[in-house]
Amino acid sequence: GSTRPESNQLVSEKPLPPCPEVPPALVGRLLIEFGSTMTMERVQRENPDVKEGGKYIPSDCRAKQRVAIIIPFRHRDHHLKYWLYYLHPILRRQRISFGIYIISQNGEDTFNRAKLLNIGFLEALKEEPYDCFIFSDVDLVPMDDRNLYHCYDQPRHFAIAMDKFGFRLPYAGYFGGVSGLSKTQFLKINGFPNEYWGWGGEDDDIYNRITLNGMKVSRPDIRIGRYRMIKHERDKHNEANPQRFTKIQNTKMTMKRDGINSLQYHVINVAKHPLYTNITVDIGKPP
Ligand code: UDH
Repeated sequence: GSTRPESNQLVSEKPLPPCPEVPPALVGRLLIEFGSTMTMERVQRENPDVKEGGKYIPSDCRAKQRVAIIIPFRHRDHHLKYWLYYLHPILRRQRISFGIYIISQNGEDTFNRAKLLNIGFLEALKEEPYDCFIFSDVDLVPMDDRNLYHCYDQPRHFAIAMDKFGFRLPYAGYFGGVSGLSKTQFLKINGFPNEYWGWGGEDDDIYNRITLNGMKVSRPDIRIGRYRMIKHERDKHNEANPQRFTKIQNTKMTMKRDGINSLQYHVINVAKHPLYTNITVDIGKPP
């Protein structure tokens, strides 16, 4: 074949301009549906420019932040295909420089979402010097690409208007679904709690950590922060945690000792897939 360099290699010898504040390729409101069956082959075919492990850097501008997207995961392959199908093109149009990390809880003990997110923070930083961490459930897809997946002056709540809540915030202190903190913001709150096993409460604890440390949650416009959730039944081994109501009363005391400073786990496997990195971890079980 030809030894001539590709034209974008020639262009990239010049330093790239910074990416614009408002990415010009955005389209606004999106049609999101989960009807047809999705295959990973199709998603890969439609996203050829993603680097191994699910990394992407805009080719025509220099992004200000490096964003790690962290997804807590177990037995949701069907959701992951849709998430990748919709999110890769959106993030590309947003001119985000990113890596995607699926943090898979090994075994069948009680699920622990927040602990998996803490692990994602540390494991992503072992690979790249990320500035920003976006924590997303695997079943949430934004309906508007103006909801920009980067970090803000204050911790960000992205998923403020989900279809399942009638496109409204369910309560003023809601911080669930999709959220984003800069490295500094995350460390200021000692990361997330490790001691919420099963469903519920961990997002409220994170909200408490943010406000108790003098920060304020930032949110997009309600018309832009819309999300579709892929419908599903309650998972096995993620039953509602009855301790959650008392635990969220005690964040002020517990946040100092329970967080990124007390995190314990074992990595079982790291696998680089074309569109994401999967990290399987042993996180133990509730006491
Ligand atoms: N997750 C998994 N596997 C599990 C449990 C949770 O991957 O077994 C992850 C996944 O990213 C999910 C997130 O954790 O999106 C949050 O968990 P969730 O989906 O259980 O929480 P959600 O509030 O659903 O979305 C609660 C149960 C709803 C039951 C509705 C029955 N009609």
